[in-house]
This record gives sequence, structure tokens and C-alpha cells, in this order.
Amino acid sequence: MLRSKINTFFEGHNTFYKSEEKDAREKRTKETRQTRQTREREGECRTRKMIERLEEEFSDPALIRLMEKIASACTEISDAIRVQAIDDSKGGTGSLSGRANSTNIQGEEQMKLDIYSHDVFEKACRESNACIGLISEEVEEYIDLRGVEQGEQQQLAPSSSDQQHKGHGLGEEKKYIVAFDPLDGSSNVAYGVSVGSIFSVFEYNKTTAKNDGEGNTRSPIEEVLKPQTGRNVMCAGYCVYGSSTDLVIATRKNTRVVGWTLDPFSKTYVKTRANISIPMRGKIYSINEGYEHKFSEGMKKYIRDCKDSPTMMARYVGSMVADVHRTLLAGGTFHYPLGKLRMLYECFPMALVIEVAGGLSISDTGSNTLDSAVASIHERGAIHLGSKENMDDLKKCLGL
Ligand code: FDP
Repeated sequence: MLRSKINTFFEGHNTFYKSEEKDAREKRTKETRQTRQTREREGECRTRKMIERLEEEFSDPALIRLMEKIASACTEISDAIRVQAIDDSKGGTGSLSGRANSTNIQGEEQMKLDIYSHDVFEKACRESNACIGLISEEVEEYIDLRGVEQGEQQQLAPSSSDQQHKGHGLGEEKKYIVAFDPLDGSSNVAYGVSVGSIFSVFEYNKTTAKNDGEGNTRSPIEEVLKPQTGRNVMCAGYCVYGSSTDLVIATRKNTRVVGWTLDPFSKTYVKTRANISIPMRGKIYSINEGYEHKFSEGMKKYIRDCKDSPTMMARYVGSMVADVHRTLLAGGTFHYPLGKLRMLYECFPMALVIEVAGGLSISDTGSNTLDSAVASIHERGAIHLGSKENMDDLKKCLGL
């Protein structure tokens, strides 16, 4: 009896000490894990860059911040696209899948993802503190950011680029205008087809903006819309959400087109193509044949010649970003008649990418896309772009 009482006493004691030891061990493990996570996070902030070797392309810290913010917006959109089908399978009650029951300025039906992507892109550009204004496919009016108070910007969380480039750029003058299509090809998104985001960046320079001939300062939007506006695009690019997420940026100053691929594990864009040049000649023509009636006689002849050629093949995804990305890398041509594509955030950026890569982009009349004057922010245009030699064939057909 006594022995069993003693045993019970010691067992209780041991259990007490064992559980105390266990608690202490768990506490130590938790602390170690937390410390490691904090260190990793700090380390990441110090060393990890959203876009690898971005400073080789840009010297202006504000532009680097803007590009990093755009890249992180593209990562968010890429993630959202990849999970929207799950939301859809649960009845589409979330904010990502299905129709938004609204239309954009072009009268096109908006998907929830269009609106989500716009919000993500707008927030990114605001947070860069580098933008004076924005133009989005999803919003009718020009978004003027000149009135945004510095205090409001200060509330925003710093990014990894803020750590690297020291500060939010507060006190710097905001000078960029970004025109973007946050989700191009969204009518394809429900079917797992590649889609993308497209953007062009204009610089607003107060000093040169004064040169309207009469000593008046043009407003930022007048600057964007002034004649020869395509030549004012200082850099442009797109992100294609396909079998990989690829970010491509063309800089007019460096005359270089560079490609990065998103590493989905580290969420970093790894520089995968340091200097893209479009092949001089390609074997693919990319066209929606259903629109043949909208093309000129010259263009119809070009299509016939492509069909008759033993080497040419047709490929058409139906998402401009995917079709242009393939054209850039594989060569050939891409065509879209007047009707749907917008100059500022579809035709200009793609024309700049193709031109800087050594190709050509023209309108229906044969004039260079980047030489087109644009009178309103959502103006539409026709586009024909691609490899130099294929474009020479097209120009012959057009009688140019
Ligand atoms: P979407 O309407 O799905 O956003 O920009 C509009 C666009 O896609 C382009 O991405 C694409 O090249 C084009 O429309 C496809 O239009 P069609 O179906 O008329 O060929």
C-alpha cells in the first residue's frame, strides 16, 4: 500500500517534471523558429531583390522602385489567376472568378479578375511614389496622382526596393505616367489560356512640357497625348501568365529588351533573357481569320501568300500578350485589325518592345505605330508587327 503510494507520488513528480521539460523544449523550439524566420526575413530584405539585376537597366531610383512595384503586382495577379478556377468551382462567390456584372469604358464586359488586377496595379503604382498619373483600361478617366499627399504615401509599407534604394522617394518629384492594361486577354482566363498585363511608362518633364510654342506648361495628360506620342514612351513591357510567368521590359535609352522569369518559390524574377532580339525572319503568322473581311486587299494578299508558302504556319492564341511574346521569341508576324486594341496600353508598348528588339510595327496605312498621334486616352488602333523580313513581305503586299 505504502509502496504503491510512493510510486504514485514519484510518477506524479516525474510527469510534472516531464511536462515542464516538454514545455521548455517547445518554447525553445518556437523561439528558435521565430528567430530564424525573423532573420530570414531581414536577410531577404537586405539581399533579395524582387527583380534580379534590374539596376543594369535603369539608373533612376524612382523608376527602379516603379518597376519593382509593377513586378510585384504581376506576381499577385499571376497567383490570383492560378487560383481563380478554385474559387469558380466553389460557385464563384469570391472576388476572383466570373463576371463582375459591369462593363468598362470600351463597353466590354468586365470579369472580377479585371477589376482585381486593376486594383493591384493601381496600388503598386501609387506605392512606388514615382507616378504623377495613371491610365487604365478599366477606368474611363485619367487618374491624377498629383493631389496625393506625401503623408498618405508615408502610410504605405516599405518594399524590398525601399531598403535597397533608401526610402520611399519622399521629397523626390513624381514624374512618371503609367498606362496599363492590367489583364489582357481576360476573356480567355476561364479556360486556362495564357493571359498577361501590359504597360507603358511616359516621363513628365516640367521644363520640356513648357515648350508648347507659347510658353505655356502642358499638363501631364496633354504631354502623353501630344503628337508623336509613341516616341514619348520611355520604357514599356508586359508580363505573360503562361506556362511560366515572364516579365519583358524594353528600355528606349538602353535599346535593349530584357526578360525575367518568376521563380514561384522565391517569388523573385530571375533574369533569363539579357538581350532579346527578334529573329530576322520567322515561320509563323498570327491572325484571327474570322476578321479577314476587316483587312485591306494588301493584307488579304499577305495572308494568301502565307497560306501558299510551304514554310509558313498559323498560330493564334487570342491573347495579345501571348501572341506577341511568341512572335518576339520565335519570329514571324502578328496582326489585329482596327476595332479592339488600344494605342496607349496595347499598341505602343508592344510596338516599342518589337522595335527595340529589331523588328517593326505599323498601322493599316503603313506608318510606324510609334509615330502615331493619339487624341484620347482609350483610342484604338490597328497593328501589324513582327520580324523585319516578314514585315518587308507585308509592306510589299500593302504596296509600300
Ligand atoms: P480580351 O478581349 O480577351 O482582353 O485586348 C483585347 C484582347 O483580349 C487581346 O488580348 C486579344 O489579342 C484580342 O482581344 C482577342 O480578340 P479576338 O477574340 O477578337 O481575336
